[in-house]
Amino acid sequence: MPDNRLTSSRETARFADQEVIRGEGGETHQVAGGDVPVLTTQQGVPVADDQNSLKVGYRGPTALEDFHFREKIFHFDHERIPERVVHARGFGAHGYFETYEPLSDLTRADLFQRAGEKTPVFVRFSTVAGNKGSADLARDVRGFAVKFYTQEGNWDLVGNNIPVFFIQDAIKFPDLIHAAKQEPDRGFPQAQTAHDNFWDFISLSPEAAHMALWIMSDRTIPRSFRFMEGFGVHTFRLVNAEGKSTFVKFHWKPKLGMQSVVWNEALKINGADPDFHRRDLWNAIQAGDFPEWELGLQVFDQDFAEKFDFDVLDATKIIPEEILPVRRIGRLVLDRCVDNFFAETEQVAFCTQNIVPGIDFTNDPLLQGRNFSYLDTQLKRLGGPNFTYLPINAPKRPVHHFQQDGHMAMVNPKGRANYEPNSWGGAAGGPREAPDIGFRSFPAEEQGAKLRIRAESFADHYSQARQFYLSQTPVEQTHIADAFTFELSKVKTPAIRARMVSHLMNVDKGLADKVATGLRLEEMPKPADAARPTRDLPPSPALSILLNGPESFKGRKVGVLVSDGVDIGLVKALKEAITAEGAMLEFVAPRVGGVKASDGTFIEGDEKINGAPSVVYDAVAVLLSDDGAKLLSKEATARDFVTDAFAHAKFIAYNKESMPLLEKACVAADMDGGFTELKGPSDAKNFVQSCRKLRFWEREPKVKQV
Ligand code: HDD
Repeated sequence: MPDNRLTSSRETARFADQEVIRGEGGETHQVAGGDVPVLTTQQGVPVADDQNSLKVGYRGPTALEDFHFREKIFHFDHERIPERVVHARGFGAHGYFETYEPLSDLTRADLFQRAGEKTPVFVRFSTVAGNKGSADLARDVRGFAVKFYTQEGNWDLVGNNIPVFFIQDAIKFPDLIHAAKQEPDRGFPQAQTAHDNFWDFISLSPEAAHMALWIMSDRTIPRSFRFMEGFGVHTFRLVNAEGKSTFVKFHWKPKLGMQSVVWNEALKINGADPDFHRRDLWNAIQAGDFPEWELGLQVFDQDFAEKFDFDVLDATKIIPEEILPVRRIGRLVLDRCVDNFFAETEQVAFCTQNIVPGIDFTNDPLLQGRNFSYLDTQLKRLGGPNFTYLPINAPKRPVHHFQQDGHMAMVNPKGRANYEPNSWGGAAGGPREAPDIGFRSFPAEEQGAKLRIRAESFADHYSQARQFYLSQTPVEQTHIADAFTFELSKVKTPAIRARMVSHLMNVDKGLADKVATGLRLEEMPKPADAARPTRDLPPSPALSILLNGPESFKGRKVGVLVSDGVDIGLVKALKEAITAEGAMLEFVAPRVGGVKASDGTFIEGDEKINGAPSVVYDAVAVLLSDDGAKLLSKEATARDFVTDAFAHAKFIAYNKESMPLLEKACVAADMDGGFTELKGPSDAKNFVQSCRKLRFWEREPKVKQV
């Protein structure tokens, strides 16, 4: 007999005066786990039977009269909304932004006026090209969109984890995205830029050269959202109470330092855990290990803008931090996961046009185009103009205006006045504008002929691409060359491969040579025609990931492969050392239940060996008994665990009983400084200390011969 046959008790006799909040209040009835609400239809009618549709007779047809059945199926049929045309796959979390010091000299924006002020935020990270169900570790730019619910309205800083963009003018955005996504005739590849259309477009768009270097760097395969930078990309304006404008570029700096995975690892993570990034953020927040970023500003005036080598309105250029330091002015903390993915992460509507008094736009033609696109796309995606009333989008301050009606109007203004001016007087006349506190656009002087042109000042496409490349460590430079080689190897048209190499000739001859050799080009192409010759700019160490890594192993994760009979002393010492560092540990066991250690202690497994390859860990430890090593050296997934950790330059801890597995995994003869034998507690500490470097990069050239 189903629960719904239980007698229900009325919590209150009448609900007429109650505010209706879906999922709250109403009658309850008792089931095994406690009191649960009575199931109702959308109309609030209590449901007696949710197991069977209404039929005529015992085996007869379903009756059209069954309003409960029809309502349930109707609603289910309409559960999906269009996924975002770009950045479809995302993951969001709530938190706050805390201002370090008042910035009233620069801006009147309310959130920057008081030290210690906390402003609620919602952040959504995303990949760009893949569909909603694609894998997290696609080689792709990551979106980093922040909605600040300030006391003077919502400010959306809709950025990426890369400070430049592919194109200079928004009119090329549909072409860029068409080229990047699945090819239209065949519907693949999914979430990959490694195909002809993408590189055809890029190689025909010299302005994309700088971004091409960034996307082929490890920036596009971050280890975690928690370990990546974010950027507002464009030059914006800050405007103070006196109306003075200062240019600004926004930066997010991760407190845990930067870190990426290696490409072969990314490919495997996508199979092992397509949700790798979202799971990482979810787990960190649920564990109370709240990720943090600092907001940094690069501020400059008109004079700097005029003297700077490049046009500050060109979104394919950066201002190196060494020329204009980043001033850290507050911190972003993500401390709460969503209650419901659809209601929050899916329905959140970021719009670059959402700015607040004290912040303003510049003429960057990419930004100007974005200001149209986002509002427009939300209308299509969310189905009507009232999406601002959805709780995730609603400002956390009162809203008063004369806009009304439309699909799903939830709170139309009360009273007679729905226009202005009106003569209804006083409060009955409705809201009025406030010249003293309201938003005013910065009165920048503009004049000139209407022209469809690209400014001359946007014409140098290669100098900063070269600067980026030369700012990388040799390991990172190799990764860039390998990434170009990989992606272009998937391009079937040799002419496109060669054309791309012709651009690299303008960036760096050595890089072009490496890629041409990797592709086995028959002959080296001539350098691409360049509107401006490439200049040598001083390297900017701030652009390297490896030079800006963390100082500790905090927030990282070690996978510990254990077997029955494992030395409990070593396990305890390792756990202690890892926890003391603020890192995490997971036990990987032959069977998920766990293993019985040397002293009979039962160690619960977090994962079974074939479900947790070493690619999902930052470092690994292999702690086995003699019998365990015998067993696991015959297990292919255990051998892969070690072989991959070795190939991906990870730090590896082991005890001597594990040697048979290391031998079978073909690493025993090549043990290097990245290995630590655990004999006692002090070795565990040494191992964790060595892990602070994250990878033993010296090994990498030895494991890559092609
Ligand atoms: Fe965009 C979404 C970031 C250029 C048009 N964009 C979107 C999101 C991010 C960015 C993070 C996802 C927001 C979310 O999580 O919901 N986009 C950027 C950055 C750009 C950029 C940093 C260059 C500096 N975008 C850009 C251009 C256009 C768009 C030039 C169009 C002219 N972007 C959109 C969009 C999207 C979007 C079509 C799709 C879904 C959405 O807006 O909400 O309007």
